[in-house]
Amino acid sequence: MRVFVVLALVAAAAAWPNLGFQSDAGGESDAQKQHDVNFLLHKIYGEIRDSNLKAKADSFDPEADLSHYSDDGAAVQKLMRDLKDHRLLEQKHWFSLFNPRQRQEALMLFDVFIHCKDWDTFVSNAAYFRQRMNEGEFVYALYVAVIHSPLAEHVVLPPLYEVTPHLFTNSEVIEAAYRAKQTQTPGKFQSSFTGTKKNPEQRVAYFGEDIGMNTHHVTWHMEFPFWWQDSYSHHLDRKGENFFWVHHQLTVRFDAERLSNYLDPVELHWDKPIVQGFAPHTTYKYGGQFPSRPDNVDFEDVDGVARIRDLLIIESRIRDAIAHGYIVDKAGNHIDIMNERGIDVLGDVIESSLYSPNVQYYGALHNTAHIVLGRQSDPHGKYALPPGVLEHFETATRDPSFFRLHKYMDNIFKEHKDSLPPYTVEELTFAGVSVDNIAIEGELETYFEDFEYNLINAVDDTEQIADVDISTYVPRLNHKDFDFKIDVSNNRGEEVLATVRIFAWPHLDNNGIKFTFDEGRWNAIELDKFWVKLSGGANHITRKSSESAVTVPDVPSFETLFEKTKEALGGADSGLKDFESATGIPNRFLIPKGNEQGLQFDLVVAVTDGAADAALDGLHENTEFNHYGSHGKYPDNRPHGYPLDRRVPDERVFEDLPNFGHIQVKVFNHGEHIRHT
Ligand SMILES: [Cu+2]
Repeated sequence: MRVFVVLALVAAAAAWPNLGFQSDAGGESDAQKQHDVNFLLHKIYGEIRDSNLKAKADSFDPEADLSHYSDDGAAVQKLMRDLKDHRLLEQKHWFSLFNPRQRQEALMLFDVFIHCKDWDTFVSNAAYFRQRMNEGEFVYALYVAVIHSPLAEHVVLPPLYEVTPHLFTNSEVIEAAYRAKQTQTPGKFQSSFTGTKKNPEQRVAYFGEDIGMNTHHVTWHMEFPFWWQDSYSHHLDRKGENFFWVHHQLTVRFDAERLSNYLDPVELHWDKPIVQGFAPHTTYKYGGQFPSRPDNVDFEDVDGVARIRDLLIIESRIRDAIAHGYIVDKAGNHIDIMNERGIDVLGDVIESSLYSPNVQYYGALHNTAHIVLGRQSDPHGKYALPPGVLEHFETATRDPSFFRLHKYMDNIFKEHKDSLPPYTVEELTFAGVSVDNIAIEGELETYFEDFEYNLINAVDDTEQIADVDISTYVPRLNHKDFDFKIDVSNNRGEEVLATVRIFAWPHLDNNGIKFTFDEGRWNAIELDKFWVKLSGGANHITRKSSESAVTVPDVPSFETLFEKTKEALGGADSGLKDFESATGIPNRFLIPKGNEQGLQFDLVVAVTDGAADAALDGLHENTEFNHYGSHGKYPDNRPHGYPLDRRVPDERVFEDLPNFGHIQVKVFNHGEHIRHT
């Protein structure tokens, strides 16, 4: 699946008027930029291994020529002042985005990057500050800058699990990697999921600990940072709604994985104990082990962060706003949320992001909750433990309480969505268009396979001692290829643009009771969305699972990036175009695991008016949009989840709609595991 970024270039360029596109004209090629970024992120804890970049790091003076910055050097002067005053976090120390001062430092560096007018200034600053700032702060700032700066628009970022492997694998594997390095013995080590079979949660650890899903989650938060201000360069379209949707999808998906594994759905509330403990078996590169939490802990106030009472107060203010149908902004004005854009405001409020209209009153429920839950092992700071897994987007989903926390917030969003009027038959109808048949070609079947990735950046090294191959392999979920076959007839007498939306929800709940349509639609997993031109009469649409717009391919490894960049510097096509965004879920992760008997799903297809839905032209020719991407305008005018996002008091409305189809399918998993050889 290729990505939306490609499609949105024009829009993105237009949205960055104050930045120096022109100054970069005739500048560095995409291949050169890719080369620079590869080396800036390689071996992040040691010396820069590219002589050019190393020279820049040693001799560049960030303040020498301020005309290279679109803010006349304001950001770089600010950062340099703190550097010269030795106020910046040391190197070889953990970094957490949820630590206010550490975040401030990382954003000071981002501020420098985003105001560079040309690549040479960008990359020189990157080399310079990599050598002087905390590694975690540097990696974060550079990733976000490459994602958002027009100077880096074709650069493919390496997989974070190879840049900072500590945050993706477990302590046992890291220790083995160090031993291999010390003894100069190549090694491939098996990563296994945390815990034992005595812990039923381990049955779904393959989900929370999937490195591709972790990459999706951390990348999403880099595309839509909660600290984003439009003054950096551009507005992030529907950021708050996106926040709701991306986590809603993770939440419903986790429950579907639980059903696949005979586990009950999850819940959490502040006045009840956290039933599930968690031992992360994960270590910081610098800073020791991630803290563990025993079972059945009662929530405690966290010194310097929040009292549980504060969270309850914020929650009730938000629930009040939902019941009233409006948010009160800073100035006391009412913002109506009883419409399709209400969810966007509410997302900004609940996260909260800097887009929140009143953070003073509604607080930051999500961000505070992450820290409070992350600190439950040491709420009073008695033991000087480093931040918990929940305080990093890379590691948060490893803790089973992540999904419980998000379910709690998802239920608040549901209250809002349920307060909106249901769609009427008139609104849902696409006159003259009917879905005649839906079928799946190929079986919906998942399996596990071992995936290998490089750990060389986990260990310390010097240029004098040659690298040995050190890698790990980890089981991951994949699925067999399948096609959606959708027959649609168009009796409108002319060609017409249509949107095809495909969802599936589990047929039965954990007690074996059939979900009502209204319960099911809230639990619907989005499988695909695309635009198609329907010619008059019968249309037979085939859509491959690999084409899904909600997914992205695997991020290319460092090794592949180095290879492809070399070829591209020699004049060949880099072949990296398809990998420019890593924000969607991995394509291999498209469907839930299912089980031996076949987990039954309701699969629904809604075909709606494509011209009314499309926010951009040419969507039918361009299957390249990834709807999690942040660049430019979001292509769909409809709310995320449409037309299942609102309450359905009478399911006959849908079942009688000609442009809506509904079948039963089963997802199988026969225990197949393709082992590493
Ligand atoms: Cu998140």
